[in-house]
Amino acid sequence: MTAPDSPVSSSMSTARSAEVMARSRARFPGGVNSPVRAFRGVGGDPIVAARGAGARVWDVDGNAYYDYVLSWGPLVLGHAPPVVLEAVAAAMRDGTSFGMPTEREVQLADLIAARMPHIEMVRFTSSGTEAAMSIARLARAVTGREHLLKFEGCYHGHADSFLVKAGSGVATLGLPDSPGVPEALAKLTLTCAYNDLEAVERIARSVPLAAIMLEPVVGNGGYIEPQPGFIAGLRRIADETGALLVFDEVMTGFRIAWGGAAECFGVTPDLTALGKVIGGGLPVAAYGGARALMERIAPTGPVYQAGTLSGNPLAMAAGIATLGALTREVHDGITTQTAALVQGLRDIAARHGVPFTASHTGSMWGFFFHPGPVHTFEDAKQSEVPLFRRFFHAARRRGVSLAPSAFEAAFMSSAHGPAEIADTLTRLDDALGAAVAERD
Ligand code: HOZ
Repeated sequence: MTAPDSPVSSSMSTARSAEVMARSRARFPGGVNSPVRAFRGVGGDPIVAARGAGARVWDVDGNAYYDYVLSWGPLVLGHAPPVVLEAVAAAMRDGTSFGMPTEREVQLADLIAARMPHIEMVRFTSSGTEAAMSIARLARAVTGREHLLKFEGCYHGHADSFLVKAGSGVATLGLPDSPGVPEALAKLTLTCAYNDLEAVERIARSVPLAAIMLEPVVGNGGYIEPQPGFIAGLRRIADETGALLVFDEVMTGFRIAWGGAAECFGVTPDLTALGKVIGGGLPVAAYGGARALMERIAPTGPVYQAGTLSGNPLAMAAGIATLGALTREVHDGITTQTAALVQGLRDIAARHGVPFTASHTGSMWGFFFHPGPVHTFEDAKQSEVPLFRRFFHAARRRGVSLAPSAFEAAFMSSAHGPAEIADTLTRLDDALGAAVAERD
């Protein structure tokens, strides 16, 4: 077994992974159940996961990796944290699903509202796509307007209204806007560059917008931070033009700050989409906001949205345990570790003389092989993607799992302590050396 604490290896066995992927390709498009897992952005076969514990994930060949993908964000406490496992096991003994209200739903909603007080009412869904899709419907119903404004490289799930200049797998695969989305609907989704407040102002003053929707820190076009004043500017423009301001916090929620983007940037959205961390690794997402808006949802209002497994008790238990364990102190500890990793990466890149920019907000982080600054998805696309691919594979061979795309953010967990960070940096130093040597 190649464990992170064993010597660096460049010849790991992947025979069993290859065999599972061969079977998967016969059953699933591209061998996967979500495109971002297919490694199309970097080439080669995906890591086929067998198990995880703390900061590490093991593949079916027994190779271990320090994991900075963390199931694409949810695992803020690391893999298989006992507090979550025990909560889920206890909930499971009482039954796996009821299709009836349960107390756990209220408990999780209370935990969310305690951290994000603008979320007075919540509706749980099973995926971020459902949450974003429902927000679009609600915003259109509330404002009586049809157009949405989103930002190039931002990803709000795969509902028809949002597959326009979308980030994540769409950007990684370089796909044009998806076939199958009716043109009539796609036309209602306007886009402009992230951080371009002038463009937002121009659009919002010429087209009545139902909503301006954004990732408060972009994670799906690579990691891109909002420029000072950008989010406050969006709030002002939304207020002046009658649009709702929507934060898609599926990625950022309970990662960029204990209280999310509102706490981080001092700007309150009208509606918020949540996911990932609130489910602690089980399928949960949510949308919420002020009571007056949320009561427009059925059954108190006419805007219909529903789900058999929404508020599933096992998923609620995982979310309650995760948010319960994610105290301010724990959050701040993860942030400190993230800062150490990011600074270590900057130092490594400087030593190797490669163009590099890296940053983090809380426990969400990312880097580009680009001298920076990266303010837009267009900037991100100018990064040295071939070097990223080499670095990704060199890191993988050395037991570090990074997102398999130059256009995805990375994450950190409370299980990544100083020893894991230091060991990761040693491995990444070696990996970057190898990637640069291959490049030259
Ligand atoms: N939103 C995540 C990537 N940016 C992962 C979800 C997916 O599988 O697409």
